[in-house]
Amino acid sequence: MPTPVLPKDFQWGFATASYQIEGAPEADGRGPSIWDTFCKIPGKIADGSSGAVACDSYNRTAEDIELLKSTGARAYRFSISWSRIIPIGGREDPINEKGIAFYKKFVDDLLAEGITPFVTLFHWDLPDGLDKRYGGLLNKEEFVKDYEHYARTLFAAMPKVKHWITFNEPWCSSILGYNTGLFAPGHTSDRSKSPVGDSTREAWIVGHNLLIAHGAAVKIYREEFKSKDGGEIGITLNGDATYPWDPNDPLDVEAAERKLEFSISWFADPIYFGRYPESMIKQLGDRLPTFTPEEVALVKDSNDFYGMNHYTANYVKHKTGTADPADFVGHLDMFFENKAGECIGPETQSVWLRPNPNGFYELLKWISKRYGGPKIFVTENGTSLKGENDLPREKILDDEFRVEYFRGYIGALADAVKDGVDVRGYLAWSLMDNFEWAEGYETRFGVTFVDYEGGQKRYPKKSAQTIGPIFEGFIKKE
Ligand code: PNW
Repeated sequence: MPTPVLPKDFQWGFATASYQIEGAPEADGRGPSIWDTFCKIPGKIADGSSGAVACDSYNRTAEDIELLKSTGARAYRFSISWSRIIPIGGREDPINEKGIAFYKKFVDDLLAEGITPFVTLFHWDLPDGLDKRYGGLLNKEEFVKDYEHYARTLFAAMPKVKHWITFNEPWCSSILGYNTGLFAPGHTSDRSKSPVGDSTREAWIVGHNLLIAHGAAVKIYREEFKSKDGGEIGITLNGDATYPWDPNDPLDVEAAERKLEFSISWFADPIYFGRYPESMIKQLGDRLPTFTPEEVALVKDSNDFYGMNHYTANYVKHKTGTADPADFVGHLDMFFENKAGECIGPETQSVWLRPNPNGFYELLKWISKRYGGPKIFVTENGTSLKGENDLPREKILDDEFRVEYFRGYIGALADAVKDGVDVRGYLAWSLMDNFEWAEGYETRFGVTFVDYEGGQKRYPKKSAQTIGPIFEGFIKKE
């Protein structure tokens, strides 16, 4: 019998993102996003696909809500497609009332079923118009003002939303979008992959601009909306757990910590302390932007809660010599095996993901300690399965591996709460199989199978029915 340690009003449920599920890229006046554009470049998406149809969720909101109800979910995290709200994206461009009406109705429909919406303003699908007009996320002056306008428009339109997330995983937008070029808009120094980009500089500029835009939107929410609407706002950061490759080598111990700083503290230190981590300043020098006093005032203390996305763990070994100028991990190597030959976890369909629930426990403790015990919402956690897409449907529905993943990770969460970490909610990734970015549709993360060949029909997997009972065992009855 699990000990009930989670608060009575613990918000558990599922997460998705607009470009990954909605489809309908031209419906009701939506404009193109950088992902529509990126998917058209041959070779960028593993199966040559795009989000043009995806799960067709734009046309199936009622079905998706039924699906959520069937799992017993208390909460649902989804994101808003900026180019449905403002098709070209800018503060002087026309607003699309149909786009606003769509999300307003969706929120009303969720609330009518007692499901709490967690709304992400930006999950990577920047209006393409802004990228073309002024370089999108690279342009601090313009981007911050346009994001402020977009955010204010939504705060004003949707007062019933009480949990706002400014940005999903700014690390991914910065590093994968402007260093490796794996994600839209695909900038990188590698000229065989992109005609534009500087992997030694752009990602750090983009990260900085996203922090300023986050701070600016939070200021607007707090000054103009919070007192009347009573909601809260924060940012969602990704971060994998780390262990030293050789726990007896102090340089590996240090490198494991540095890896956390390069992924998590890059954003969380400015938000909680008003400055970048020393380890990053030391390695990146003047390639890391500096905060003006006005920017510090915007960014510091700008989280009402900490949104945590978490999937996996790595063993970390220090490197010697000087760091490659395009390095973004902190001058170290990552492994799935440590010096003693122990494996961190079983393979999945995602090359970067191996389940290791203890890493989740350790990282929850680390975040809580470093940032003074913030209120945490786990805004994503989940797994793909090696070879899942190649199985017949009835086998896919019996996803015991995913059930075990959730059992392990939710158990680790409960342990962390027992040990003092303040976790208030958990949104599993994902409600359904969807467009897995550069991996296309071959990698499935859903607790629901989506039949892409059969009219996007949804079939709940075993895991859809097991998360609820696991949580209900851990949640206090009063
Ligand atoms: C998250 N990596 O992204 C995103 O927020 C989701 O949209 C996505 O579908 C989910 O995780 C599963 O991948 C990540 O390569 C994508 O390390 C890639 C990485 C990490 C997070």
